[in-house]
Amino acid sequence: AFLDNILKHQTFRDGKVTVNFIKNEPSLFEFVEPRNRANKLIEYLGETIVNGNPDVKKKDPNHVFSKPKVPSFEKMSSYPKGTKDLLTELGPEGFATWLKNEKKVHFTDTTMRDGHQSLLATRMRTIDMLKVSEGYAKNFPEIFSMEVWGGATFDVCLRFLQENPWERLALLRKSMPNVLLQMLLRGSNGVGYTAYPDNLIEKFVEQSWETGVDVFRIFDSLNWMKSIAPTIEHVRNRTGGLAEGSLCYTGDILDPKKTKYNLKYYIQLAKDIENAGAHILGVKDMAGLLKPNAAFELISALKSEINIPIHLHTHDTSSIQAAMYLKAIEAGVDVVDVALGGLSGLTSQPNFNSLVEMLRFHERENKLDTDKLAEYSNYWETVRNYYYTFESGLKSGTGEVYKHEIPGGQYSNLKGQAIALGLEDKFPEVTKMYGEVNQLFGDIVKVTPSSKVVGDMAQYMISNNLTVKDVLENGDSISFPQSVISFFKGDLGQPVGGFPKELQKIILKDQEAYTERPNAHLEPIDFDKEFKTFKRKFKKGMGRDLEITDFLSYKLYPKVFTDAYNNHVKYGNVMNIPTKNFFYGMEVGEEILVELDRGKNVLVSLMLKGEPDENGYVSIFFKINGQLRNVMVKDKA
Ligand code: 3PY
Ligand code: ZN
Repeated sequence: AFLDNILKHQTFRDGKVTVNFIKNEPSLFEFVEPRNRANKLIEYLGETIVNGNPDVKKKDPNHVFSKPKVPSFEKMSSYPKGTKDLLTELGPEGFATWLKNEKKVHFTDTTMRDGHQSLLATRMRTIDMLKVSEGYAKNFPEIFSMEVWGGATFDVCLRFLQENPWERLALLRKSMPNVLLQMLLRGSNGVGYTAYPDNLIEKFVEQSWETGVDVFRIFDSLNWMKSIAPTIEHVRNRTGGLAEGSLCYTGDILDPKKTKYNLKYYIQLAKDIENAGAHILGVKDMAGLLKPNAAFELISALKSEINIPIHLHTHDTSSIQAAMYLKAIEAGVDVVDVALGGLSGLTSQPNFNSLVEMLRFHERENKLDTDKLAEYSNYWETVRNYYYTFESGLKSGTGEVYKHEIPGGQYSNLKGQAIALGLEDKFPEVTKMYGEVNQLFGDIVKVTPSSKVVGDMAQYMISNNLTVKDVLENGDSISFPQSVISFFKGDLGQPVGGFPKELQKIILKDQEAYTERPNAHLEPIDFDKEFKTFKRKFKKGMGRDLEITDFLSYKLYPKVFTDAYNNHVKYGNVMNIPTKNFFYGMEVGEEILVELDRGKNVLVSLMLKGEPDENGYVSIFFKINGQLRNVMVKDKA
C-alpha cells in the first residue's frame, strides 16, 4: 500500500521526487485498505443493530418488507435520444422554442425529489433510485425532465442519510444521460434556509451544472425579483442549462376580496421573470391552492402575455389537483409536474399514471406506455414500505388547505411531528394558527424558507398559549423565535407590500431592519484561500481528495457537513448498505451484499448478538466473505 501511495503521488508522477520526498509527505503513510473499509461497515451495522439509527424514531419489529421488483430493460442497448440530447443540439433558447411549439403536454417526474420530500420527509436513498434510473431513462426518453435534486434533498442527504448529495447527482446523471435533470433552487437561499453570498450561489450553480443539472427551477420564498433575477443570471452566464424562473402562487385569483395576489400581480411578476432572462416560466403552486377555474384563467392570461413556455407545479393536498391540471392543459400549459403513482397524491404531486390515462384521446395527449409506467409505480410503492417510519400518517386530502395555505412538504412534516408528540388532536389548532400568523405577518408568500418562519411562530404561539391579540398587545415582553426576528429584520428579503410596521417594531424591539438584498451584507467568498484552509481542516478521512463541491456543501451547511464528515471517518461509505439494514439494522442469520467501493462487494452475515457485559458493551459477530469478525458496541439504552 505504501508503494502504491508513492506511485500515485503527483510529485512522483511529475518526476519531481527529491531526497526529502518521503519525509515531507505524511500522506504516503495513509492507507485505505479494504479490510479497514469492511471494519467500518460492521461498525456501522453493529451500532445500528444495538442502538438503532438515530433518525428512526419508531421501529416496528413486526414490519413486513417485501422485495421490490425492478422493471426489466435492455442493459446492453444504448440510450434512446431524449430531451437532454435535444438541449445539447438546440441550446437553451432553441430548446425553449421547441417546447413552446409542442402540441402535446409534457411531464416532469418528481418522484425522486418532491414526491419523497413531501411524503417521506425526503429520506429516499440514492441506492433505491439507482436501481431503476437507467431503465426509466431508456424506457421514457421523451420525458421533459426528472426532478432529482435541490430543495430539501441536499440537506437531508448530508444530515440524515450520510450521503454526498453531489455524488447522488453525478450517479443519477451517469445513469440518465439522455433526459433533462432538474433541480429546485431557492434563489439567494440556494438549497438552504438563509441568504448566501452571491459568489457562493454563482459557484453552486456552476458546479450543479458541471455535475448534472440541466433545468434550474429558481424561486424566491417572497416572490422577490431581487433574489430571483441574479440567480437566473448565474444560470445564463455559468451554464448551458435552462433557467426556469418561477413565481409562487398563493391566495386565490378568483376571490374578489383577495386583492393582494391577483391576476394582475402574477402577470407583472411573470413579465419580470421573462425580462430577467428566464428560458421557461415556472408556476409553483407549492400548497396546491390553484383551483381548476383559476388555473384556466391564470394560464390563459400568461400564455397571451409572455413568450416563454410555462411549467406548472402543484401539490395534491386538497386531492383535486388533477382537475386543475386538466384545466391548465386546456389553457395551454406546456409542462406539468407529476409523481409516479406509488409516491403520488396527498401532499405529493398528482398521479403520473392516472394523468396520462386521463388524457388518452385528448388533443394534447402524450402517448406514454402506461403498462411500463405502472411497473415503475409498483416498484416505488414497494420501496416506500422500507421508509414506513418516515410516513406522516396523513390519510386523506384536506379542503382546509385553502384556509391555512401550508405548503405540501411542510404540511406532512407538521402532521408527522404532531403525531410523534402525541399532539395529533391539537393539529387542527396548529394549522388554524398558521393561517392566523400569515394574516398577522401581512399575508405573505409561504414557501421554504418563509413558510418555516410562519410555522415556527404558529408552533411557538400554540405551545405558549399565545393569541394574536397577546402578540400585538404584550409583544414587548415576548421573546420571539430567532427565525421570526431574522425574518422581520429582512434576512429573507422583502415581502410583497413590505412588513407590517407595528408588528415589525414589536418583534425587533431595538434591532434595526434593512431593505437591501440580504446578500449585500455578506462578504464574498475567497475561494482560493478558503478552499485551501478547508482541505487542511478535513484532510484525513474521506478516502479521496476533497473537491470544490465538498467545500460548497461545507459553506452551505458547516455543521451538517462537519458531522457528516466525522461519520464518514468513523463508518466509511454507507450509501450502499441496503435500505432496510441502513435504517433498521440486521437480524441474526440475515445475509446481505454490500458494495464497499468501486465494484468491490462483500457478503456480510450477522452470526450472533450477545448481551451487554458489565460495562454495557455488546459483542456482535459477523461473517464477512466467510471470515468471522466481531465488534463491540456500547449499548446506549
Ligand atoms: C423546497 O424549497 O424544498 C420546496 O419544495 C418548496 O416547495
Ligand atoms: Zn413542491
